[in-house]
Amino acid sequence: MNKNRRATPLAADSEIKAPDPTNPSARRQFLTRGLAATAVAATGSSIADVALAQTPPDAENLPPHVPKWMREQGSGFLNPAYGLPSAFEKKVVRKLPGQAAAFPTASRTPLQDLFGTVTPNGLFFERHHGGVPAIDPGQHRLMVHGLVRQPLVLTMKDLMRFPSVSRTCFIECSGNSFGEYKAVSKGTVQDIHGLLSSAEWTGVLLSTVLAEVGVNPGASWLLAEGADAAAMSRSVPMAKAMEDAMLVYGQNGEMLRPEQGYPLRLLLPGYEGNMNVKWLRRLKVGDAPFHTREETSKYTDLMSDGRAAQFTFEMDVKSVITSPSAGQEISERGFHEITGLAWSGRGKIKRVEVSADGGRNWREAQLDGPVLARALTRFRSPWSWEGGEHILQSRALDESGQVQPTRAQLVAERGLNSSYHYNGIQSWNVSTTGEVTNVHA
Ligand SMILES: Nc1nc2c(c(=O)[nH]1)N[C@H]1C(S)=C(S)[C@@H](COP(=O)(O)O)O[C@H]1N2
Ligand SMILES: [Mo]
Repeated sequence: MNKNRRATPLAADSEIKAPDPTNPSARRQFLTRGLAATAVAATGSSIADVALAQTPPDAENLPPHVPKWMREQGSGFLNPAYGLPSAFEKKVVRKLPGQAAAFPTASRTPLQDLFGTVTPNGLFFERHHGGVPAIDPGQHRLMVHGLVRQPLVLTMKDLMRFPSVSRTCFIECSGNSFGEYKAVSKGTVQDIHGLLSSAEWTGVLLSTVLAEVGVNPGASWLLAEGADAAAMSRSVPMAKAMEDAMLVYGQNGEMLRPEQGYPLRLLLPGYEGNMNVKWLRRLKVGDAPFHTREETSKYTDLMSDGRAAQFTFEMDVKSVITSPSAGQEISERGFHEITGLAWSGRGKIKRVEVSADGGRNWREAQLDGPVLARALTRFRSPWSWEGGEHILQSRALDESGQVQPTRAQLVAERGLNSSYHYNGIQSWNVSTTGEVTNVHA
């Protein structure tokens, strides 16, 4: 399968009607509808207000009055041992699949409710094949063996004595968005694309540990095995192990969450989620791939001619608009920021373009820096909605030259047998009433 899709020429700036943010008089226009915006807070229906509006405001708390929370002493320390989000943010949660399975296997990140590129640890998506093991780090061991000079059994203490590194990168399940191959998925951006999260990971480079055990000449693959009931096992090419693979114990500044592999996880930046083995207990060095269950019966890509591509490691370039997105409603005419996330397993995002007319015209979006390789990149584009029907799309280009394909291009190339590695352009339809829904354009 050709993973380097032909680069379609990227159009120059286009026709999306938007205030020019460099023009100071235009900038003031964001707020000229300020009074209307205040009214919206009362009905709670605009995009920004969806999460915020809880109860109709009490006039006594609005200007020019002094609100009641200023007229009394605040509470003591709310959660001094470990802080929690505001009680008004209860709707921002991970979500299990609609049909609750007897044993649910995945929860999804609320991409529509998050800012910037950080996924708070409690909202990181989860995918477990055998449940979450309860591992006492004092009893956890990592065995490194096979084609090595000195096999070792390492404790967590041993691992934490090695020189450490921190690196920000995303993890995406290769089954993310898979429903889009075959049908128009219902639900929100969380339901459709929420098997995607990001963290700053801390640990030791795998190359450091491999140098310690001494890899024999001819060694070209590693087997990584998890300590869960699924004994999740995958083969990893030695080149990736030496390039940037990490054994991580830290996630956004604290120890890994149990769901993310506490106390030790293999991190393969940019590779499909499944290969990032959680609860890592064993690394075996070999001279050929191990052909485990997860890389033969699962996580292969069945093509239209009936053959299956094996070892599809890197996640392809992809982007999605998180606001406005399905399930949201635009209630106010005028300025709205179109914003979303772009990422690629092959390196940095180079460019993101946004269309408000189903892909006829494209306009370059602004990227929030620093743009990091194999990490989420936030894009933004100013837009003005005047009550018309629109199809909003984003498409990303990465530094390897790969361009995000349309769904039609992706299906033409791969057929409909595949369910992994879906990276087609997402289309959100905005109706004349401001309702946003998923469509295939
Ligand atoms: N040991 C083990 N590692 C595992 C899994 C598992 O079930 N067991 N699931 C894999 C899959 S399919 C994905 S997508 C990612 C999910 O990582 P997360 O749960 O931290 O989001 O972990 C991978 N690593
Ligand atoms: Mo996955």
